[in-house]
Amino acid sequence: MGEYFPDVKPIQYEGPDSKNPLAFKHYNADEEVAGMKMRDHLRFSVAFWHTFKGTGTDPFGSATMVRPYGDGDEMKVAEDTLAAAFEFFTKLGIDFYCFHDRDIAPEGTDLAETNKNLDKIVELADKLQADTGVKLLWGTANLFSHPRYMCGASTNPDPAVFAYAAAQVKKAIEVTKRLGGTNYVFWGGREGYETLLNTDMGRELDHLGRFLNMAVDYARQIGFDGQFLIEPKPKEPTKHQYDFDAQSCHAFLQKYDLVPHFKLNLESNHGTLAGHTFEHELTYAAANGILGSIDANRGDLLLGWDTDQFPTNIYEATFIMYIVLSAGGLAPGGLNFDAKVRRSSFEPVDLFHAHIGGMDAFARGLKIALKMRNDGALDDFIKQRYAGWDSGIGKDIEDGKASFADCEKYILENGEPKPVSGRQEMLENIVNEYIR
Ligand code: XUL
Ligand code: CO
Repeated sequence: MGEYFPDVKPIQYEGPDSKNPLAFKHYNADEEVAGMKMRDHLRFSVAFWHTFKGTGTDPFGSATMVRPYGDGDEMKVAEDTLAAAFEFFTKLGIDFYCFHDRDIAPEGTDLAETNKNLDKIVELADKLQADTGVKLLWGTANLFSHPRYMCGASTNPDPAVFAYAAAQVKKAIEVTKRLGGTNYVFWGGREGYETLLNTDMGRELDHLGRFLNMAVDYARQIGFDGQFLIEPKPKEPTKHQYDFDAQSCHAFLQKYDLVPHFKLNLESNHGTLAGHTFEHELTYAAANGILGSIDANRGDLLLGWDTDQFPTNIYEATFIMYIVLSAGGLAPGGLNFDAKVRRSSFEPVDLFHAHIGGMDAFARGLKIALKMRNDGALDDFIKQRYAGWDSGIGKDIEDGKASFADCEKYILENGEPKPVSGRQEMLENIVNEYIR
């Protein structure tokens, strides 16, 4: 195993005046802000699949990215790729990574051989984690690439496919536990439908609920105490994904008694595909105590698909961090860059530029959000707007002490409610003053 990124030195913090593209201008990992190091507020993670397995293919063209860790048999490629990944993590100074089982090790001819391949690579990952201090934010199973999953995994009409997926997740939870992963993610993959003409939706949802309950049972049985996460996405690859958005996932979790075991891993681009802002998704989850972790990326609002671009929008990063801080922070979740460099950014150094940009954007977002919160720039206004609920008829309604008849009496005595401005434009102007 040699050096895979020989031209890149460890990325340093050089401050906002630096013109060095391979330096942080805002992310200063060990700087304390609001009593905590920036690295602990932000808990950045690299997504193994995009960063190390992405090749730049699209439906119209073949791979553009030739990496220095792609030669030899499949197991050698897997070992070299993992070594390159840890060199990358260390040079970038990032604390966490995430993977799917099939990102890090190839499938064998049967499940037994596949598991053996995975064990071998996991042993190496364990060693590299110990050597570098880089930790696993979450593990997951790829239940969508193999043709057996073309009609779904746990929602497949064939119980044998359900069983295969269960066996795969069993192993993936074991591996996540072994590597000290603090979360385990379920993204729906192909859990959805293409047409209702061939779909028993009620039965498929019951099977998905059963599957997740079986996963919880197994995790408790082996002593995995990490956080389970569901990652909502409304469409793609299927026409309709059952984990459509935060609110529909919440209803699903409630129906199948999963709320005590699950939170959400929210992804920016998935939120916008569902027709929401990402702030909406985060706010819904935070308001219901199910904000778990974030897949940080960005879509292109002019396109209707999951472009998974690196997040660079300071305004968005600010609101994400504002909601995260209000919710009490991200841990044990993190900010995972589920993002890929563009097809034409094919050189290894582009992977560094991409992550540096994302990390700097969130570092700025963190600092701006902290200032906005400290000044009470929005909070005070919102508190005041709802102050009527803290006493009188408002409090009685909230406390369940007022009836419709009490409301009628109140209006007859007090007359027409006095209109109050929502001051949207004033608030938008205030926010702009913070984002400089
Ligand atoms: C797919 C997606 C996944 C999950 C993990 O859109 O976001 O990569 O994050 O399976
Ligand atoms: Co994701």
